Amino acid sequence: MDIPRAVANFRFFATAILHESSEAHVTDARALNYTLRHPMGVAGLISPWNLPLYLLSWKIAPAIAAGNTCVAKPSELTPLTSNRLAELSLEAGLPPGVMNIVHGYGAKAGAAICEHPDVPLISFTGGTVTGAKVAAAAAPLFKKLSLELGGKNPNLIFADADLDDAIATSIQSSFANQGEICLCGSRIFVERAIYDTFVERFVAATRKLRIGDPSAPDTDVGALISEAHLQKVTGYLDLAKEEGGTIVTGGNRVDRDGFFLEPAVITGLGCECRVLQEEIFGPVVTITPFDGDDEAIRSANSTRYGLSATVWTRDLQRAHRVAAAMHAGTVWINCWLLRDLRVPFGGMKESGVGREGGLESLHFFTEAKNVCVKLA
Ligand code: TXE
Repeated sequence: MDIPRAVANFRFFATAILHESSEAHVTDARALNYTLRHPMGVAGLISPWNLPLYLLSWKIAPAIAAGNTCVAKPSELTPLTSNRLAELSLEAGLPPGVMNIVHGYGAKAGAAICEHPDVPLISFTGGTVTGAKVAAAAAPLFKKLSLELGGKNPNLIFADADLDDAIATSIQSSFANQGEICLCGSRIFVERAIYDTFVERFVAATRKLRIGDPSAPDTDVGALISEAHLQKVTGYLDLAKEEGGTIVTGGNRVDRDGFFLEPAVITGLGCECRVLQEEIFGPVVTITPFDGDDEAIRSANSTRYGLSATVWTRDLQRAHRVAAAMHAGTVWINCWLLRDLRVPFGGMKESGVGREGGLESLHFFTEAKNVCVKLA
């Protein structure tokens, strides 16, 4: 996922800039108003460890396509792919100084980018707590800001869903990249009429997942990023039991070198529990029953996050009605992670501010100026 999507990002924005258009309006036959867009200068780009190259290229590509240079800081946990990108960019003929990769800890190198007066805009992807620090550092300098933060995304399964497809895709949306994708559907809500059947079939499919070497093509679940992150995730499994939940399958550390955890399914917890409120960012999902559309919507919207949501139903009216009611920047209906780079991408509430993706990114990385010329 990481490298192919990085290639796709560069190719997309290299052509998107060729189709960028501006606007002009004739005002009461008296004046012509037109919009000029200028690059902003040095773009400050800060990215996380979970899809290190993909998420960094998603910022670098539109930033330089729009005419900026950039200072990009990958996570200290995943420095190598961005370093390789920098080497390849010089081979590709990018002039030195256009793409600058800096390495370091967030509180030092990251903070320095956010605080520098000659960096007029910051595009950040990472955790909500850190996003608040980035915003606080940027605010006094009135920097333009895009924050892609955490998520606690609902996955609604209605009784009329195509259950085979819903289960197969929900296994992906639950455990892809060991659940270390901000768009993972970590809270599964199932209409009561099919709840027992869904749990039984989903748990059986979870137990079939192959845990192993991340570089082996037949591996489904690899290692988590670090010991510290593994401890964070297992801490939530302990909390689930304290809150009265049942770990139906998984949750044990795998006996092999590295930070491997069996994908876990938790039942028996209500929306108000911390396990259903806080981002775990690991191979852990909860499954909770609901009765009727209104309860499904209330449950889905019951967290401080609003990044994405997935809805499984064959009822067309319900699909559009529920999608419109979701507190989410992206809603997938009968699919997951089907992406079109032309549409705006981002979250609401504590999942962030700003929209990246497609023309939204080209507009984010430019400053708009209106010019009004008197005609008569
Ligand atoms: O992210 P951080 P981490 C969530 C997930 C995860 C949590 C923390 O829940 O457990 O965030 O993950 C830099 N000023 N997501 O620690 O701390 C840091 O060096 C400027 C969801 O990876 O947010 C890194 O490059 N920069 C998210 C980047 O910020 C600072 C994906 C992200 O680090 C900084 C990743 C500071 N004060 C984690 N402190 C998603 N939405 O995809 C740190 N950084």
